[in-house]
This record gives sequence, C-alpha cells and structure tokens, in this order.
Amino acid sequence: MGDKVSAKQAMIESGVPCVPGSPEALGDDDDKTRALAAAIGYPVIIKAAGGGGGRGMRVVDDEAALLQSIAMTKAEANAAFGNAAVYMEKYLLAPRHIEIQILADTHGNAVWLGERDCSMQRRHQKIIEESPAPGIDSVRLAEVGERCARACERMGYVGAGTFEFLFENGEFYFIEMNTRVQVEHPVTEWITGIDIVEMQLRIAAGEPLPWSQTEIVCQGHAIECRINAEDPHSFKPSPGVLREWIAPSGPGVRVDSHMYSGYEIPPFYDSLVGKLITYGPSREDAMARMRVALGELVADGIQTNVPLHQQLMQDPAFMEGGTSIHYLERWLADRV
Ligand code: MV4
Repeated sequence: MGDKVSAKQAMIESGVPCVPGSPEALGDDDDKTRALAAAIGYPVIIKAAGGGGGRGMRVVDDEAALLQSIAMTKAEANAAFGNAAVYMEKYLLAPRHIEIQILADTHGNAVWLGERDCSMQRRHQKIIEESPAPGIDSVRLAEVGERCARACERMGYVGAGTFEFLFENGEFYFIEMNTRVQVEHPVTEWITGIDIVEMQLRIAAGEPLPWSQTEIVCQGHAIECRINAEDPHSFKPSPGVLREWIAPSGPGVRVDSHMYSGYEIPPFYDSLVGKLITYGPSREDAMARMRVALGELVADGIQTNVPLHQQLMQDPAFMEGGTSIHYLERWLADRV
C-alpha cells in the first residue's frame, strides 16, 4: 500500500506505540464506523491515508458530525492525493511533537540517535527544534527508540529516517515516518557528534554502521532556530536584496545558510533562508548562547523572524520547556 495506514500497521507489528484508532481504512458500514468512534471516544480525527504534513485531516467532536466529516475528508483526499482512503484516530488535545532519528544500513542494522522536540510550529511549519526533548523519561524514550530501530530492521529500511510521535501524558504515539534527512537534523548531529549526511553517503556506498547502539551517546543540549525571510508579524514572505548579512559565530554556534551580503532572495521558494543552531552543556546554556547569537545576526534589507525568536527565547513557558504543538499559535493570537 505504501500509505499511512500500512505504515501504522507495520509499527503496531513492531511494538511501536500508536494512537488508538481504526486498524484499517474506514469502510462503507456506517454502523461499524459509528461503533468504532464510540469505542475510541470523541473527539476523533479523520486522516487521509495518502496525506501528510497536516493536509487531509478533520477533527470530529461528536457522532452528529461523524459521517459527513468522513465524506468531506474522503472527497478532499481523493482530489488532493488521488486516494480517497481515510482512517480514524483518537484526537489528542494538546500533545507535543517528538521525533526519533534513526540510521539504518544495507546490512540489516539500525540505531536510533536520540529524539527531537519540534513542538514550536505554526501552520505545520516548525520554527524551533531542540534535542534532547525537555523533561521526557529517558527509560521510556529508550524503549521507544529501540522499537523504532527494530522496526527499521524488520522493514528493511535503509538510510536516515525519522519516526514522528505525538507525546501526551508521558506516552508516545507514532503518527508518521519521514523517509529523508530533515531540516532539523543539526541538533541531533551536535548532541551525538554524528554527521548524518556523511552517514547517508556511507550507507549508500554499502558501508556498515560503525557503531552499536551502546556507543551512541547523547551529550549536552542543542537548539535550532529557523531563520525565515518574512514579516515577523504577518508572516508575509520578505524576498529582495539582502544588503548586509553577518552570521554569528564562535563556540557553540553553527549557522547553515547560503546567504551573503548582496544576495537576492528570490520570491519563488519558501521563506527559510538559514538555520541558527546553538549548543551548550545544558538547555539553559544553549538558550543563553541563542540569545546572544540572535542579537549578533545581521540581515539588513529584508525582514526576518529573528525578533520572534528573541521573544520566544525569553518566554517563560518556552524556558520552562514542554510546550504543546498549539502553544505558538495561541501565543501569537494573544500577542499585542
Ligand atoms: C494528530 C493530532 C492529534 N491527534 N493526530 C498534523 C500533521 C500530521 N503530521 C499529524 N497531525 C496531527 N495529528 C491525532 N490523533 C494533531 C496533529 C497536529 C500536529 C501534529 C504535529 C505537529 C503539529 C501539529 C499541528 C496541528 C495538529
């Protein structure tokens, strides 16, 4: 099938914890569908099997809205993905988005490289990611990480991959797998000392993974702020000539960007123009370095979201750690 329903089935078989829901795509038996939703408990969410990244989903609050919501999601899914199949899950109200990085070689071995907290997002665009995820029990995390690595071995997965979870009340719920290197991979590189892109190339060349799981050690804390060329209030893209660009640098600071003074940001792409990553022995150290680095960054001639990052790095809830996937949108709505 190659869709999210079969991905979820594979995870259940490998003992990766999933959101309670329909074991298969929803069928035409309305009584069965209603009974399923009642058993899961409202609110439920209807998701397109061929969807992803937040498209093709609908939350259903009660039975009165169930069948019509399913019909609408199916019609949208068919139009958008050419696949009308939908499935049902319990809707988690305020989860965090935690993901686990894995590497798998062509010799049947896989390891997991810790987790990332990517909860700070707006409209399914992440803006801050960090590793480790604040306040998560390391024993439970290791159990889930092990299951992800074993799932890769069972599936014959090769390369870098990410298991996405929702995390609520101390439990992990698998939602999707990303079969690629992701924007936020630098935070994992920093705390593990492993170059993920180098490893993709070595894996593709047929080399075996050079370490066993016990040799993978996560140390310190890394935070990434995505630098977007956009109005920090309206989020309207801000392309144009970057008159002056000064990237911060120094111990515990990494900048991944193609920017230079005089560069013209074209209007055709998304607004991500750089990634600012800081590292420290503790989360507080990484945040302190991020505050200094954000203050040193110069991007004249265009607007960026640096002021937004500066506010968030001083926000009490972010500083405490553990904010949900809804935090940023609510924070923006309350902002003056
Ligand atoms: C959910 C959910 C709550 N409960 N599934 C959104 C994108 C897609 N990857 C899955 N998504 C969600 N699935 C259940 N059962 C809430 C979301 C969700 C979300 C997830 C991760 C990051 C940001 C999000 C923003 C809104 C909703």
